[in-house]
Amino acid sequence: MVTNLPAEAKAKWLKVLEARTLEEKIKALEEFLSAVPKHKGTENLREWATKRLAELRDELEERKRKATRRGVSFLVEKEGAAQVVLVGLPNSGKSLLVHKLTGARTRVSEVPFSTTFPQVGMLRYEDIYFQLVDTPPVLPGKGPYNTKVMGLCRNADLILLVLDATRDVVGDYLTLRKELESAGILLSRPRGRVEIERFKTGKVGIRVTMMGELVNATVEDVKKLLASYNIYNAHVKIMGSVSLDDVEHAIFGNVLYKPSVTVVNKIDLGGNAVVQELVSKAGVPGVVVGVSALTGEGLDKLGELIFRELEIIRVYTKSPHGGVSNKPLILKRGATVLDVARRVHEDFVKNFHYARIWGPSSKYPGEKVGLDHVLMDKDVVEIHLKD
Ligand SMILES: Nc1nc2c(ncn2[C@@H]2O[C@H](COP(=O)(O)OP(=O)(O)OP(=O)(O)O)[C@@H](O)[C@H]2O)c(=O)[nH]1
Ligand SMILES: [Mg+2]
Repeated sequence: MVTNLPAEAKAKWLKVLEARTLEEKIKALEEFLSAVPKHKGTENLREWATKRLAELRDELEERKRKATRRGVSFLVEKEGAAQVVLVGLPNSGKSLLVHKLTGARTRVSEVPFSTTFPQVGMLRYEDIYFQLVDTPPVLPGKGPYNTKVMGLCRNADLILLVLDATRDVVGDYLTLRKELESAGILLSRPRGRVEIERFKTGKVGIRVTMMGELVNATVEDVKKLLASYNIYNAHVKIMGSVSLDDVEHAIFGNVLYKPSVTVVNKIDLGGNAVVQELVSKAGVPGVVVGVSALTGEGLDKLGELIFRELEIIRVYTKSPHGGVSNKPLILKRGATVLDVARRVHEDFVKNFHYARIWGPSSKYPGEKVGLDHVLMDKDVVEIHLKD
């Protein structure tokens, strides 16, 4: 655990948080790292910060490359309803999967490391598309592309882990999960969540909103911890069950949860038994599915599984006199009419009168509801404004 950093290191972390440009951030992170003492207790933090530094340096390089239009880019702009990044060891079949699922012309070969830069394709699911990103392979520890692929994962909406059924599926899964974890990317949903919003101006003090519970700690402890990082003005939200360690993680912003789907590929060679083995032995958090990119077996299920794990809904807007839009808004499960109004236009929130709903969340077609009405997948929303 990272607690008990010297005051100097804590003060330097604030500089990282306050850095405005990428260059400033890199410099501040370098200075922070050199102020962190080397011992067992700081090992994870140092590993994480070192990786983060490598990613930021990569990003800087990437921006320069983009500006001069030289070389290939690892920045993949999002398109479609969600970005899904494939991650796997060499030869697991990532490129063939992306090709089969989207038609994109990826490089497929029995030679490992045939993919050297990200390639995208669009996977259709009903009336929406997911952007699939084929990536170079990851190796345990120090693969040549690990940092770049972790950078892609950090940005992804969902991670698709690709395993090879002919190999040690459980071992490979744990390898991938370890790589992700050491880059601060968690696949298991944490028991709680902490959000810290810092205020640079004004004296609001530390405001703690409890939407969950603190485990073995008090609000005073949270305030003391923040103060030790020279954070005196902030709004802290505690959701679910949260420990003081979680609060510290939130100060660092170093844990990021990502939903995932795990694919055991090449089941034409391996058989379905390995899927069961993975579920029972590795404690995989998301869904596991056996597929064959070669024969196409199981591929038709992927769109729906991705949709489900993303926990998103599609909502169609309708104007009071017009038809229903055929392009849905993509919202998080639990979204309300307020979220729709916000997406359409700020004025829609200000001048909101009522909404009518058709679809799964309505008691009857055209039900009249307010801003706090919780929507469901495939709802149609018609917003009426005050005159
Ligand atoms: N039998 C069988 N072979 C497959 C399957 N999927 C991929 N392959 C083969 O496995 C080899 C590697 O496939 P790729 O798609 O290039 O693998 P990759 O994960 O992109 O590899 P890297 O780019 O090196 O990371 C190729 O020879 C594919 O034809 C499958 O489902 N069944
Ligand atoms: Mg490939």
